[in-house]
Amino acid sequence: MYKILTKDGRAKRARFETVHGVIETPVFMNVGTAAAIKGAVATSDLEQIGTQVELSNTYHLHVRPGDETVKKLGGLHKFMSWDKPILTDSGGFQVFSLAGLRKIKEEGVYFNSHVDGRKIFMGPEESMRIQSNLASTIAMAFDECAPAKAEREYIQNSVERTTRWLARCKTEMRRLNGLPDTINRCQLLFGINQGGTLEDVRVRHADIISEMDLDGYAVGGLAVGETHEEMYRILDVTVPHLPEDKPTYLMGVGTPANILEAVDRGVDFFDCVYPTRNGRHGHVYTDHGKMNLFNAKYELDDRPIEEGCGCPVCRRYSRAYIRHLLKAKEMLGMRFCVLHNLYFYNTMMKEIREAIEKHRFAEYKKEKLGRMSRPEM
Ligand code: PRF
Ligand code: ZN
Repeated sequence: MYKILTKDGRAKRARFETVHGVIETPVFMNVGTAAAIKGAVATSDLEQIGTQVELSNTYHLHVRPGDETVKKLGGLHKFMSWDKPILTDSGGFQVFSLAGLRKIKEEGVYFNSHVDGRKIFMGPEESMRIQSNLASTIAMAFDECAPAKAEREYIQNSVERTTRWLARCKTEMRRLNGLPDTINRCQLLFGINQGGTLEDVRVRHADIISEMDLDGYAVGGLAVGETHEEMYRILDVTVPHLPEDKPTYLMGVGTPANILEAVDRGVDFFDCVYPTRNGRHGHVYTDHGKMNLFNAKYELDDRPIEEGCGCPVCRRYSRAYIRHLLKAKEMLGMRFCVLHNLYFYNTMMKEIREAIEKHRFAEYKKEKLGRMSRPEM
């Protein structure tokens, strides 16, 4: 199912076959938390900007419209009209970052919905059932992402509980995949490594979950307030303890530079809200750095966002026009910036894959980082 095609240093160029098609890695998954890419981007747009995998959230879809509703409508693929792979995050992280009052117990987490305040309980079994109803291609294990500044003792207890939760996730997913009315009976399950910035806890946890024969392995609990150097150090020590013959996913990361550094350390899968969130604020990525299209210097600039960019926006519209749309608060302005940004990320991943194939990833990384650090045009 997962096959490494080329290795260049620690960087891997691989192919991951799923029931919803092949994922070429390294890959950036485009974030559509509530089954919608923010910025009025439709699944029909995703085909034009090179999206391979869409990512949605268990917690959000459970709260609204409800996973039972999505199941009645034939599952998430049919619901949002997207037939390529979908990964669903387990809800763990969202519960910890969104819900105000919450109580973590051995059985799971008690919290209040961010929509209407109603009491919700979610544990490993609930998360698996919701993701099975959504029928995503890849389900994520229910984990706890401990706060960046947590004490060693807290992190150790939290990681041990996350391991027990992972075993329960695996048992429940196997049961659900065997039920006759399950939509996707080949639903995959990725485990999640935790341990904050404690190298020994990370490595021990990675060794334990590697024995549990999951379909892929994520590194969670990073990009939560630690420095970039700490994140790279944790990847340096942790990734070698995850199975080489399974995909590796760095959750919620990150900037183009973070992605290049993580690919260099053997990571295959990424997701991040930056291209969508920044696009909605008029911030666009280019090979010569990030631009703020609200800036007055673009008022009469009739060039595209990026000269030579093949995205549907740059092929047709100018910086001056997009700036006008943003200033006039027209939704189209945000939409254009988000489309360009997702195309930029997806295209960078394609360039990364090509560079690994040609055994020139180190040169590519250096060139790309050098170009992106140039001042705004
Ligand atoms: N766990 C889960 N989802 C996540 C994270 C995590 O630790 C992160 C951390 N960057 C992002 N998304 N389940
Ligand atoms: Zn463009």
